[in-house]
Amino acid sequence: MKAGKLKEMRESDSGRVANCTCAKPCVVVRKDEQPKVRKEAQRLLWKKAKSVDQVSITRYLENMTKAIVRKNIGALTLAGLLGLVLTSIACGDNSSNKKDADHADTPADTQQGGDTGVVPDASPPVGLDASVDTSADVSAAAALDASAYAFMDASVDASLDTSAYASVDASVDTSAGASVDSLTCDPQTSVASGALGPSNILVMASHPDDDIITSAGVIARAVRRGGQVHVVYLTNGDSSGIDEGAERQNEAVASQDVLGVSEDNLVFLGYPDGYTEDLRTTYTGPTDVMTTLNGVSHTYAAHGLGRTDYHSYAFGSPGAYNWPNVVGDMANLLGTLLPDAIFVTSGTDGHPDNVSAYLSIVQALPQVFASHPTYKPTIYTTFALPPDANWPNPPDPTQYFSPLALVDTGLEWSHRNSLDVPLSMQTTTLETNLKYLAIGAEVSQGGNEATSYIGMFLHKDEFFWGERPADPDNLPPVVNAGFDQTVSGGAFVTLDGSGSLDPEGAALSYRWVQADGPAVALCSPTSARPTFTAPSNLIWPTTFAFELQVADGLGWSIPDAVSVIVNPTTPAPTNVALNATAVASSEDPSDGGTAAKAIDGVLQGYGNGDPKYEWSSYREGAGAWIELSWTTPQLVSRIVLHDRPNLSDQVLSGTLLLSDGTTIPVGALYNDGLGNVFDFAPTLITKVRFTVTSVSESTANVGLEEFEVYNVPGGT
Ligand SMILES: [Ca+2]
Ligand SMILES: [Ca+2]
Ligand SMILES: [Ca+2]
Repeated sequence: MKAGKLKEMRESDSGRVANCTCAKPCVVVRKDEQPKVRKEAQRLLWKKAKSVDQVSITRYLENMTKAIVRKNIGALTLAGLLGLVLTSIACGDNSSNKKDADHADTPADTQQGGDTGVVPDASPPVGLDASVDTSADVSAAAALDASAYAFMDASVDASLDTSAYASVDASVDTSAGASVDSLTCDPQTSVASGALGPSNILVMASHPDDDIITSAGVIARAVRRGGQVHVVYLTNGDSSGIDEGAERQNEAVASQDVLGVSEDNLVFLGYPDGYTEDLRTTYTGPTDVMTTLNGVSHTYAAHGLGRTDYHSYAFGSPGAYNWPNVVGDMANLLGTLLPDAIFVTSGTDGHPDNVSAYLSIVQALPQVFASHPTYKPTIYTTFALPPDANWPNPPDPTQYFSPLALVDTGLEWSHRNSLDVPLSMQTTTLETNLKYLAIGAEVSQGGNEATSYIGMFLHKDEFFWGERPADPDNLPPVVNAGFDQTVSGGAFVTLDGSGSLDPEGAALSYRWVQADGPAVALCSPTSARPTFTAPSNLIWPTTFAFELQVADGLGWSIPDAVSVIVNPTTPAPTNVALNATAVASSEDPSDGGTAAKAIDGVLQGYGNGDPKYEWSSYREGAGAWIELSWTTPQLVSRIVLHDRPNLSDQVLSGTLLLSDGTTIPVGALYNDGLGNVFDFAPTLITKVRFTVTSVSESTANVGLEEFEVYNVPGGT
């Protein structure tokens, strides 16, 4: 029967090229190929299903962008509030507290009196989502009003102090609780340290883009903690032709580059998109060979590890299209990499290729276990095409995915690990949102046009169910680091990991580390509810992020993350540039683009509103400069530069020179004038000069929409 099938394919191959005159690959369908035509029709239907509700998504993203990106000081403040991670990374000031190579971080270290009784349900109560969302909105709304945000603590705290937090009152700032608990904490012996694992992860995608939409946050966090990350693509995404397969390999490289994963860590298996179900059901013999409508019968790729398909890389020649080769490739790869955690679509996913991705792993692992008996990976499964027509929700990086219908999957929504994506993927400023940018690199699939199915995967979390193929009767614990909080400087803060659970009811161990923000002393970092005191000397709203892992005695979970935004208790910094005098190397008289327009407090210019509100040099590029001066010294700590909002003129690099001699390098400014933030230690100045050192090729008159300089409140 297999031989007959093979013969059939060969015959159809020869028939396929007859009378073919079109430029694109075309097909003459023979009668004996009709089952394959049905498959093709199913694939096309599925592609169509991927483009649901495009209008509403487009409108949503447009509105979100319009509301946030510009127009007033609020854009800056919100960008500052939500973009703190980016700023901090740029300043290189936030990682030193996180890792301590000497710290032995073993499960035994953390076997202390945590919660051992009934574990609360990990699923967020329905009502709780609303309260948390409200607090987020309050933060954002308050931030939009620059004068209000420093005094918004009361309203923000009130919004957080709902019934959801009633059981953990201390988390929302009570001075009474603070004094008692602070005394019992010995920060010297309880400061969290040591990077969380897993240190070696593998993400398997059936097509380029499934890795990004399901696991971009997991990947970015692993990259950040210095872990080893490999991404494996079962197919090249070539269902519409090998040209598309080539394009999608390029896109995979580009999107993983956004996340910091090198091309050498991408592995293209090169099996055929849309045919893997045929491989595992029909081409099951080691000598079987399937030929696709593309006319291809073996693995191929031009990117990733070795810049070729994995079979060629590992065995010296391509692998024929059959299922034993798929499983053999995966066994060889897994045996080489031995990843601690494997992320892949569920065996109950709605797309047959996604099911194949899962099956290739579980069928390969017995071979790996045979040669590596101590190897005990955890598999985390998720959905790229779930069996739920009303899913996913419209994109929103501040909202968790809503519950998914899980009929016939054997999975429970409350047993998923809901993993917060990094803060850099939660920002509503899409130009800087790392997941939005990574999805955007998948151009052929809709990308950041945000009109596609894949655009809807922009959410606050990613979710996975754990399983242990080496210990199938003992599921991994489900981690839950609790909900984000917004507090005032000086507040006593309690993190809450008590929503974590073990499916078998095992007692949990906990370990927390700080992942972002200025270092704080975290008390009891191996308990369900560690605490810290929010710094009271902050100038700007500052985000402190923490990660939690839990263990059930057999192993640690993947980390979940939680954020605490701390608002300063001092008055808001003000833009003292408004009181400065501005001079520039030249001024374009045509639209009144004088230097003074860079400090008029109006974010408008050519290409966005009225051109008379921006500074434009007169036909200058590199070498142009603008200088602000004050008659009395100003204590300042932040500068924000807005490029001219038109997309022709753009600063690519420059230097800020403060009057005390400090220089601050400036990279490319956001071309549309979004505003780039530069933070530095409080400095007393009477002048600051910005000199442009390079510009884009299309620049005719470099300039600035606005040049903002923020003081330190109370400073003199
Ligand atoms: Ca367990
Ligand atoms: Ca202006
Ligand atoms: Ca520009």
